[in-house]
Amino acid sequence: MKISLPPWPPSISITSLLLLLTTPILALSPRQNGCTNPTIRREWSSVSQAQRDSYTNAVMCMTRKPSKIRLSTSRFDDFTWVHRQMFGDIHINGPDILAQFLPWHRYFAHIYEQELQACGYRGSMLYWDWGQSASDPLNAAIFSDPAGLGGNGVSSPACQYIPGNRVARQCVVSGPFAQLRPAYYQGSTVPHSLHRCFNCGSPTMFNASWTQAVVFNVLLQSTYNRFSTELYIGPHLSIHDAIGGDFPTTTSPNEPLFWPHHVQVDRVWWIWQNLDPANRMFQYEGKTVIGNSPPTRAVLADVMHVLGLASDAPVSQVMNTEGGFLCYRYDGL
Ligand SMILES: [Cu+2]
Repeated sequence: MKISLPPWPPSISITSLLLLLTTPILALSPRQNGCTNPTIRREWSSVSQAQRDSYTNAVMCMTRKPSKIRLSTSRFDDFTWVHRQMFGDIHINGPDILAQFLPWHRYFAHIYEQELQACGYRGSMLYWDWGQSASDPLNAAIFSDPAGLGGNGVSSPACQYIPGNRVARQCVVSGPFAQLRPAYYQGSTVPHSLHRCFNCGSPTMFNASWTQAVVFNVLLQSTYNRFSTELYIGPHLSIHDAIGGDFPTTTSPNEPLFWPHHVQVDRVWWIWQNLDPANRMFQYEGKTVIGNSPPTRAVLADVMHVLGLASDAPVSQVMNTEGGFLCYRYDGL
């Protein structure tokens, strides 16, 4: 099913465009491999407070579980450690987006969802639709104390800082993660408070890098390479930088916002795929390694390494969220 998108900026409203885009997505049913009842991933602010509490409690539960990969730190820290170890294979270097950025993080979130559920969480992963709160991000539900993941960091005697580190000295002292003490920071083992420093980086929370218009421009890209690059360097990277503290680092899974953020990245990919599934569901290309020349070309048989968190798996297994070993979809645009 192929949709012709109008050029941006069109004279029609975003709402009209959303309707245009939503209809064919809902009509799709690319189900296979026994995925007859996919779970539905919803937006953070659209679920009940009980579900949000269950989610944040499950995150803290993981901090009390032993490592699954023979580290001396917690199950929570396993994800940070693996992300740090794999960093160079799953991100970008200079202008080169690495092909595994999208599928690897999709698989990573799938594994995390299972760990949350093992800690009593009954829902599926939640996403933070940045575009909805782009005009007033500081008041987004996801940054509120009782309803979200806590707000900005502050300078406080309650902070456990990172000795000698230049990271902005602000930590989260209220909300569900006031007691969170991630074990790793970049290459060091250094238990510390969750650091956040809104607007301390560049770009800031208010540079409009993740408005709906920006997301639509990302969706207009016609190849996997262009699409994933625009998504990576645009809203994805801007938000890591704007939140500051632990988030713009190789150890970014220290920041619980990592998951709703990356699940939204995954959702934008899912929308892009489903706008033209015949051409895009398994469209995969790009470099597999930084800096090699001529570049190694990525193929669907390339293996995603997760270092013991789960089985390593070929990229082909996660291209379709309702096939391979995944079985979920999103609640729409
Ligand atoms: Cu990452």
